[in-house]
Amino acid sequence: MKVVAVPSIPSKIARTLYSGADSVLNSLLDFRPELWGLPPFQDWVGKALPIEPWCLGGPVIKGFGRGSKVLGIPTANLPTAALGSQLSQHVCGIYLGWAGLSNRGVYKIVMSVGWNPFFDNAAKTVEPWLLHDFPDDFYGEELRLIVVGYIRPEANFSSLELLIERIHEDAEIAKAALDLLPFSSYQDDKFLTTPLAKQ
Ligand code: ADP
Ligand code: RBF
Ligand code: MG
Repeated sequence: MKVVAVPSIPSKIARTLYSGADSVLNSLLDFRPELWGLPPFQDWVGKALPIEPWCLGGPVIKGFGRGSKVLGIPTANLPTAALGSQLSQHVCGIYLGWAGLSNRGVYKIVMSVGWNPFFDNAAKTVEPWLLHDFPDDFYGEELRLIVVGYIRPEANFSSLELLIERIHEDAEIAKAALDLLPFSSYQDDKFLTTPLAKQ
């Protein structure tokens, strides 16, 4: 019998505890039956897996000051304290979805959720990259996100260049998948554009 472990405890500890398993996964989202001689799941759309949509929002705040400067990839950070248990309920990984910015419009996003192993952050954050060129920044503006699909687990990389290359691949996957159903339908969701008071 083959054993795939999906521990509910932090992966650093789990790796040693489950060394007897044939594979240790971060979540069941990463299970690929075809690697074990089983028929593949049929629910992937493009290179992304539809998930129960996750709505979150808040004012854009300062992040680690790294996105644009170190990676050339800006990520609009949200205050995580206000998200409460939402954040702990979601599996770390790379996701795709839609963003609404008050007074600007609706945009495709690719987003990292987690501890960013490459930088070994002390906090779990959400880091959406809006796939659009903005002429200026938008700190303080209300940002709404609907996260609709999963792409891959968070990973570590042996160099910054490899991390950047992978994030650009994620962006291409997100751009293509978000044109397909069911992902495309969420761009019209009222949550993205409804002012706070009217919700
Ligand atoms: P920080 O560490 O403060 O989050 P970043 O270098 O990650 O700084 O840049 C993010 C900021 O850049 C956002 O808060 C936003 O104001 C601005 N910005 C400009 N273009 C984009 C974009 N395409 N996606 C996300 N943020 C963007
Ligand atoms: N950081 C990691 O350490 N590992 C990753 O696999 C990873 N993937 C990312 C994917 C996307 C689409 C984005 C936008 C960011 C990703 N990052 C990852 C996070 C990146 O390290 C983060 O945006 C910077 O640390 C800026 O705060
Ligand atoms: Mg950022």
